[in-house]
Amino acid sequence: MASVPLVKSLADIYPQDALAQQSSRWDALYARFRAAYGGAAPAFVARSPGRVNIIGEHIDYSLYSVLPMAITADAIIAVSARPSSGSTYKIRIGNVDEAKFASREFDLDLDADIDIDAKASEWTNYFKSGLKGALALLRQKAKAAGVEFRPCDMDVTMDGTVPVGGGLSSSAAFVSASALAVMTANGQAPVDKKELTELAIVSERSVGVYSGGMDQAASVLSELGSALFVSFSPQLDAKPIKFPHTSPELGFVIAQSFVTSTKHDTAPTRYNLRVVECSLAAGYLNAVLNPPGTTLPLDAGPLRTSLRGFHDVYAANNLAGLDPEEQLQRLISLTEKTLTQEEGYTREELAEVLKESVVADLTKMAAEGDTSAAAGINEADTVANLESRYMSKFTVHADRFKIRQRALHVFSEALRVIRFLKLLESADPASADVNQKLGDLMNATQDSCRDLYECSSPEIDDICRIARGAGAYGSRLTGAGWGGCTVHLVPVDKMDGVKAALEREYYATRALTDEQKSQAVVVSRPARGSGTLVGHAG
Ligand code: NG1
Ligand code: MG
Repeated sequence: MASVPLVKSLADIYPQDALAQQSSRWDALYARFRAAYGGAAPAFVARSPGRVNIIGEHIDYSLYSVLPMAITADAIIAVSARPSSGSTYKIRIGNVDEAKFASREFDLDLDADIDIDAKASEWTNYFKSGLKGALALLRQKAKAAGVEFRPCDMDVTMDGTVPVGGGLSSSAAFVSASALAVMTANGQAPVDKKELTELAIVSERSVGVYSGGMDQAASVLSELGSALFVSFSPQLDAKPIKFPHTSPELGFVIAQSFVTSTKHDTAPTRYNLRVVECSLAAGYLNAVLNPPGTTLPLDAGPLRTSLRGFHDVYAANNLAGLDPEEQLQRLISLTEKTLTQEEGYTREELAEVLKESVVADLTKMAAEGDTSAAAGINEADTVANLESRYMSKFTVHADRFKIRQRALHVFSEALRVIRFLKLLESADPASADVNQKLGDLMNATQDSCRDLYECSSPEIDDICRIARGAGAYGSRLTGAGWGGCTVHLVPVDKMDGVKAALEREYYATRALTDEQKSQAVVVSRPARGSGTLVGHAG
């Protein structure tokens, strides 16, 4: 993968019809920067966009491929840097929306790790997590090269247009742009795209969410005019995918539900719990289906959490050699036969089946230097062992773990992504039913998210029903869910109709501000990934 591009003008980033508005927004960023930091213009601006996921929901952290695309809304961070002195380096950070996001100053110890209070809802945490990750990488590189590294002082002003908590990944846009800003400020430009993506993925976990890598990959690696097929296994890879010119021509509509689900507060019962449930499902399948004592890799590079992944189940199950569609179909039937409890599994029930593998895993983790794993082994207490193996990195709250439903969602969703991609790659523009087939897959995703993964919401279900009724081929939630945003595959001649129906039947029934009304529905075009811009005139 190449390096993050140096972008010369706003016209290289934004569509023509958005230029005037973007240009005044960038002027405002520059004006705010000058006002905050003594009048000089910033040295550069790091930019990274939000994303919409077309298909492949809640499977990135199980390392299955996904198909998102970058959107025009983005995070932009104006920066100037100077060498630091003494025993600290200083970061001053502000936001164009000062009323909502108060300015801060951090005086940080040169060698100390950056402290991020994941429990606090603090906007600068996202910058700090990019900073933490970027500095860790820079230190590691300096060490390998045998040179000294000293972080620089930075003055930073940021502006974001990706709605917060809205499913379009404002967080990944902010973290990726922050990491890019820190790398660039510390003399690392040009920044390698793959390095930046992996760094942003790992960084974002320091705000307390066990996230996969889809958002950061889409934000950094997307190319103008294309969606992005992202794979995580055996390593991070991405390929741009153009949509075929079918008849009628297709477009994507993004519609907000205005139900915000901030991951920060809900992670223990929603997002992180799902990550843990998937790992438990994989561990359970592995324990039952693979011969005892099968040794499996615990970790596959930076994208992998240290939890058990579904790919481990393949290893000794004669699945490894099959083609991916067949693998997934086999996994679906194995899951149906093996994980029979619809009502979910208690910790005791899981511990009983998993006890040997849990002790083996903890022993192996301890041998690899994980001190908390070593402390967690207690031969007599299988539930405590299970908890320290699967639930100690992030807090989760649950009495029962619905591992059957979660696994069935993951495998069927991974299968839908493969089928969607095949349709796109083989689509005969003259064949009228390609559009509906693509839409059917998106609709099946929505059903699976609602029924098996339980990450939809009544509002999202309503929006999907209304949009389909007005002519969308496919409608579903996008992003983590539980509110947030929806995405719709719509023939261009029905776009206005879909928009009008949503306004009439959904938005008119809610108390919304004028700003919300104006942002409720947007037609999304595949936008450009991260870039650094020098010399905007504003
Ligand atoms: P959102 O909530 O839209 O940022 C999250 C995860 C993704 C992915 C999706 C569900 C983060 C940063 N992102 O997206 O990795 O798992 O949910 O497909 O947590
Ligand atoms: Mg996010």
